[in-house]
Formats: sequence, C-alpha cells, structure tokens
Amino acid sequence: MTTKTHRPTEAATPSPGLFISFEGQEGAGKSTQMERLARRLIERGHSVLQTREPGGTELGEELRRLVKHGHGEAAVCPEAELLLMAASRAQLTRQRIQPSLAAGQLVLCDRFFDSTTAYQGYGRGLDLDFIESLHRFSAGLLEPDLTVLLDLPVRVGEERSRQRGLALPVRDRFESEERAFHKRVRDGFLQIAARHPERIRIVEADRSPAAVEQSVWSLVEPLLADRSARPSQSRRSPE
Ligand code: ATM
Repeated sequence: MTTKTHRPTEAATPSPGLFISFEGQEGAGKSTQMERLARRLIERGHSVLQTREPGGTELGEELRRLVKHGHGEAAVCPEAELLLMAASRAQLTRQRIQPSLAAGQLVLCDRFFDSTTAYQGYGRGLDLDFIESLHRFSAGLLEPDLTVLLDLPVRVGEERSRQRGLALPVRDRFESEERAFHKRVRDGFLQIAARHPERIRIVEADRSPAAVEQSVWSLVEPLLADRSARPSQSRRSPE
C-alpha cells in the first residue's frame, strides 16, 4: 500500500479533517489495524486517505526503498537515515496530508514523526532535541489529532515478524537489527507516549486483531462526534 484515497459517492457535508497516525514496533499490527479502521470509516460514509511513512508520495516511496534496503556500498548511515525520513515527511505533508485535511478527509498514516524519535532518536542514539526541531521543519505545525501506539513485548513482535518472514524471506535493514535496538525503540515509544498523553494512546497489541480493532474504535469514535462539532478552520496547518 502506498497511498489510497476513498471518497464517498455523494458529496459529504464539509467538515474539518482528522489526522490519525499509527505507531509501534515491527509486528505490532499497524497495517492490519489501519486497514480495519479505514473499512469502518468508509462504511460510515467518510472520505479516507490511507498513507504511510516513509513513502506515500512518488519521492517518498523512492526514499523508502533506499532507507529500507540500502546494503553494502548503498548502506545509509544514521544521520542520512534521519534526514531521508524527514525529507519523505516534508513531501508527504505538503503533497498529500495537508490538502486532504483541507478537503475535510480523514487521514490515516502508518507511522509519522514519533517513529523518527523512536527509531533514529532512541534506537540509533541521535540527538533528541535536534530531532524535535527537525519535526517542526519537516511537518511544520502539523501533528496528528490522535496517535494510536500499538504496544507489545519485543519478543512477541519478533515472533510475528519471523512468521511473516517465512513468506517474505528478504529482511530489511530494520528487521535485521538486534533485539537491543528493538527494545530501545519500544521503550522510546513508551517514553514519547508518557510525554504526550493528550495525543498518544497506548493500545495493548498482544491480543486478537478483533479485540485490538475494538479498542482502536473506542478511541476514534468520540473524535468523529467532536469533529462534526468543530468549526472547519480550527485545525492547525503546517505553514
Ligand atoms: P514499516 O513498513 O514496518 O513501517 O517499515 C518502515 C521502517 O522504517 C520501520 N521499520 N521497522 N521496524 C521503521 C522505520 N522508520 C524509521 O526508522 N523512522 C521513521 O521516521 C519512520 C517513519 C520509519
């Protein structure tokens, strides 16, 4: 999946957009849960943009290939990795997310800037303050209305990825990292969530997909009601 747009056949009443990001480590089930949420929203007549990071635009998908699969001479150093993630986000924000929100769509994004803090900050050990300011540069003032953090023990995530890897034998640069890296990433996500309790909600992902879907829905449903009550100019824009 790169970027999918679903628009209802009848013109919906104009209302402000809503931006939801999904975060979590490998094997947490982000893509499955995003797909399930999109289905529920579309069934209720909402116009939905599904996208992902890195990626979601032509430029971003090129960058994704480089950061995930650059090996040997093409291997990406941590500093370049950080800047490529930020470049992908700058493009996605301006080319897809912001116009969709302005048009009143619901935007679901598989990862956003919290992944950079978790992977390049906590995981690779790059400077957290610099990363924070890079977020303001790449995404402007845009931030998700809700971030669903799918959390599970590292060993469970590894096992799920291993199962998936049986079908897809090529491991990318992140999947090939050692367990200690993935532990730092998980702890990093939990620390970020503790700093932003108003935006980031932790969902226990070591359960059945249906149970996780229900928890995600219980977070999203009240936002849909709030959204109809919000004046359409109230959301913050990137510039
Ligand atoms: P996914 O399709 O699993 O989301 O792969 C994208 C990878 O890029 C992911 N790998 N793992 N595990 C995490 C990584 N990533 C970063 O390191 N920093 C970022 O800012 C983003 C958006 C993703």
